[in-house]
Amino acid sequence: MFLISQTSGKMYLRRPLDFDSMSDSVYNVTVEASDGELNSSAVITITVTDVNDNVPKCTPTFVNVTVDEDMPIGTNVSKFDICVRGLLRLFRFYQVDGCFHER
Ligand SMILES: [Ca+2]
Ligand SMILES: [Ca+2]
Repeated sequence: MFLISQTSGKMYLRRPLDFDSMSDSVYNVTVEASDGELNSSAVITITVTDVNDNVPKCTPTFVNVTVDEDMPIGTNVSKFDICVRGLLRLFRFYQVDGCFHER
């Protein structure tokens, strides 16, 4: 996952990170230095944080609804889900009288 340059000591990513598919977001990397005679070590804790990198998905993508004209205001006309992968948020909206409301 990580690479440390032997000459500069800088740590680099070896491949792209994907928080959403990781089983653990914390890495402990042990770094050892030696002059051939004496040794020293340090532990570096790296925490990968989640960012909003996934497009929200609406399910279903198309809904055809028939509504009687005499339905009272507040009647639940249609409902769909918007799922934001990774951030574990689920929004539910319904539309009444041309306005969207969150559930
Ligand atoms: Ca991701
Ligand atoms: Ca993410």
